[in-house]
Amino acid sequence: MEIEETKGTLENPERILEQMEPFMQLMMKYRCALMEVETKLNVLNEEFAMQHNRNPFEAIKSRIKTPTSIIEKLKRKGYELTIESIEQNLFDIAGIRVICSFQDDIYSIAKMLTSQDDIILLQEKDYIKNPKQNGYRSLHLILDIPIFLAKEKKHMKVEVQFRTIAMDFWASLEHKLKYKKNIDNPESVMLELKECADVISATDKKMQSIRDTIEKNMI
Ligand code: 0O2
Repeated sequence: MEIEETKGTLENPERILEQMEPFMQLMMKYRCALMEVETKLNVLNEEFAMQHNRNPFEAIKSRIKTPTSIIEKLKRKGYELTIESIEQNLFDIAGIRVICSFQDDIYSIAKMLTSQDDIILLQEKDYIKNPKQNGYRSLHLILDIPIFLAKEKKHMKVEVQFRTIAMDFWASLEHKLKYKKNIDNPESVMLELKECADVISATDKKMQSIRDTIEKNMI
């Protein structure tokens, strides 16, 4: 099914509705997949909190990519503008960001999640062990998860990004600064952002080691 960027929308409303239906269906399925993964994360959070006396997550945020950014991404990557192409080529339509307290919680929870027998880990990008050149750190997983509808079982892809509060603070500000135009000296700004990312990462490690010391000395 070809996605048309329809002009003169009021002249052919039936055509628009015809095209919208399969797209809306697909988005509904991505929303269901998000719910499945969120529930799994909440269950792990409950159990972890009980065992360790603290929550491993600071926050969980989820979003479905907007139609505009779906079309932009398909075009940018040279993919067909079809419903099938969205499913085959874009893995981040459904996205969840898990903000953790400490770096080692990221790996513990990611392992618990990907070990579940209905989840298939399709792709892993570890930007914590291998930070991007600009200093960006996060663990990105692409998961395949089944959803159960009235008449079908469907496998969906969900992107899960894990980061600490500190990494999230950096990524959020860097994202805002990226869109500032007409910067005088972009190289020096890049360098400073990278320095901030490195300081933040060192602080993350230090906080984790303080936590370890406290836990070791607890009676
Ligand atoms: P949004 O709205 O956050 O989803 P691609 O997705 O194809 O462009 P790739 O290699 O498939 O690239 O994706 P990758 O490297 O796994 O990262 C994609 C997402 O990670 C981005 O989504 C951001 O959310 C985040 N990200 C990656 N690099 C950076 C970075 O340098 N700075 C910040 N702040 N975030 C980053 P989108 O598509 O940008 O949008």
